[in-house]
Amino acid sequence: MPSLLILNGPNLNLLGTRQPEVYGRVTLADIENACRTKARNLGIGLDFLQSNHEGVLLDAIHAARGVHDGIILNAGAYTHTSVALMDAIASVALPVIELHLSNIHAREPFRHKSFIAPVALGQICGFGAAGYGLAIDALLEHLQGGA
Ligand code: CA2
Repeated sequence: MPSLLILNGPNLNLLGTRQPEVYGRVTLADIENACRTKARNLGIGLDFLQSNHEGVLLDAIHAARGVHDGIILNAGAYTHTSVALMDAIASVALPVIELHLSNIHAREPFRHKSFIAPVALGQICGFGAAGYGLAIDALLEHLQGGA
């Protein structure tokens, strides 16, 4: 049975509490519950983690090797700054889907740059909390050898 790691970066613990016009009213706990329910229904393993610390995210990516089959990563603002996350993803050789709640390409120019995109399988952005379910489906499709 495949096992996926969903990693969330800085400030995503604040979801649902501020800036609902940008990020919606759903909390990260709501998203985690929905992902866990979906994983149970699909019969797959799932770990779900949020950290405000770049090093914790790096350690989680390193530790995923040999444990998980793929990673869904919403790196938050580190997306636009972190060569270290890019290098970690490249080094573990696991399929990674870059995920964002908002459409980063329709926002400020500094959000258009992603250090994750060049080492990711693909990117899902702009679909709010629904993006997490879409990312699970896309990663499973990839792992099962689909198109
Ligand atoms: O759209 C996304 O998912 C982002 O990864 C969210 C990051 C942002 O820096 C990226 O450019 C796009 C920010 C997450 C902050 O989340 C908050 C939620 C509620 C209140 C304040 C921040």
